[in-house]
Amino acid sequence: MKIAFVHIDPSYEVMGPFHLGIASLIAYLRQSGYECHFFHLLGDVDERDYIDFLENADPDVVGFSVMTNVFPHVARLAPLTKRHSRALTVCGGIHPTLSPEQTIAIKGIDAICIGEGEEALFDLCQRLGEGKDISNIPNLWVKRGGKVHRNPLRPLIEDLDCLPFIDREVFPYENSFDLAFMRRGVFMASRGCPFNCAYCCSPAMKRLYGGNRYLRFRSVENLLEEVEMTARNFPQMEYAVFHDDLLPLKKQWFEDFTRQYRRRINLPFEMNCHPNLMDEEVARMAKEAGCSLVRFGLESGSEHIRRKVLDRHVSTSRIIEAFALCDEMGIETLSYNMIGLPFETRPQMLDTVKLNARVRPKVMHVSIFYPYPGTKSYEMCRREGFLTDRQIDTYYEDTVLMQKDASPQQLKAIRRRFEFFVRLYSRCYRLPRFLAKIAEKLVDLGILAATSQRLLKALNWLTRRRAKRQRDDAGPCYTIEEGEVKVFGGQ
Ligand code: B12
Repeated sequence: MKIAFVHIDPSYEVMGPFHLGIASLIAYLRQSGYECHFFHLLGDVDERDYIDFLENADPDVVGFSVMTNVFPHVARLAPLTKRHSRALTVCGGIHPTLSPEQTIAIKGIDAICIGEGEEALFDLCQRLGEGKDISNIPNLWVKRGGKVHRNPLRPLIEDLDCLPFIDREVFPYENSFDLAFMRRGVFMASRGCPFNCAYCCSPAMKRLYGGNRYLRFRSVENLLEEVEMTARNFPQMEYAVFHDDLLPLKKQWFEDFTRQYRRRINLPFEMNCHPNLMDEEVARMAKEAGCSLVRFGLESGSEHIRRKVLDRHVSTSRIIEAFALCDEMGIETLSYNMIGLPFETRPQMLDTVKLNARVRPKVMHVSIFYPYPGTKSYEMCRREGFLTDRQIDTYYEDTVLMQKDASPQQLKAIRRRFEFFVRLYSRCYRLPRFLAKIAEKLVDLGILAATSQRLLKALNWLTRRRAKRQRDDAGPCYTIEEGEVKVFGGQ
């Protein structure tokens, strides 16, 4: 029985990030002797390469791991997979889990996995190998005989220590963006998050499992054994990144982890943290253990937007304190920020810019809000009529919403100049308080004027006119389109 996993990463050209979910599935299947293959479709998703991979691997099962941003690509590749292989195709990951009907409806997809895939995929491979009925496997929805068999969810994997360490061979970790380019080890100690932020998928996952204990942590021993083994196997690993939503969530666990990590690993590490969780003790333990960077979800500088739109109940003073604590400890920080949020006005976007100017993170991660299916924010956008059918590969450059408070052009203009605007306000805040206030107001007016719809429209018109004049001045040019010579430009 051969299983081929396919991961699509349109936003990466040469090497893509390591996928912990797929690596966990591969490890789980390989420990039972199943042969696994992996194909990373990067950049423009060249179908020819993919067909060659299918024909060489000749798999029994093809598994796609699907985030919403790559769903359109899977919808294109699924029928192609059926044309060029005899494999059963199955989709898993966050998108099929939160949009199962849309995903099972894809032509060329035989089954989808909702939630955790280790046990479900193992059962599928076993049944296929024994020629048994596959239509009643918990967590799987299976198309059989013109019918969709929607099976119930199985319980979550209670003890994550029972899972084998994720596989770093079949998914070529050595050539991944994380190790080959960033020289970092990626790990996860837990699954789940107790917070209920409206834009995140986590609350929807918790709702899916009802009262089941969704948040689970591995034991410190189990985690550090994996980190030690990875550092041994990949000596080029210079630091570790824990992708957990919130590594310091459980203080006792974190105390145990930090104490042992320093002694046994002694490499810098990075982690995510919620500002409400950062206090002197956590900052000190992290620093002493070698934490070099903490990533905070700042998200919006407007307290109203955070509380009323994002269900993110953290005060501005608490955010400032969390960053300051890291500064005092000499730990660098990264802020996650979003603009183009539902009902967000440009002055509120400037609140996000200003808060970054106050907390001075080393890195600012700025994305344009994307309404992920299954989230409360998605429902809000659907209800308010903000949704459009636009599709984008990455939420760094464009929006899929149409709102009256800020147009896509204005959003892109603010996104493009976000870091520059932060520097402008940082300069203001270095002035004596009285002058700083005046300077801040002047910068507010300047930015709001520079990103006004009228001015952006005028700038757009000028840019288009200049481009046309350059084309005309360049004289006639020729292209060969569908075998025909086309002439354009020139007088
Ligand atoms: C680590 C992580 C990353 C890492 C690594 C990417 C990766 N996927 O591993 C990095 C930093 C690169 C990343 C980037 C992005 N991320 Co991210 N990321 C996460 C995070 C924090 C953990 C995911 C994880 O590893 N979970 C643990 C593993 C074990 O679980 P899993 O991946 O879900 O896999 C299990 C099941 O889903 C299932 N399964 C998964 N695939 C398959 C396939 C088959 C065939 C089967 C049967 C089962 C199956 O079985 C697995 C094992 O149980 C999640 C938040 C979260 N807590 O889940 C966000 C999350 C997945 N990311 C998200 C997003 C949006 C992104 C970006 C698109 C952001 C951007 N625009 O750039 C990029 C996309 C880059 C890309 N590669 O496509 C969203 C996805 C929302 C959505 N509906 O698509 C999430 C859910 C965050 C959120 N809060 O909403 N991310």
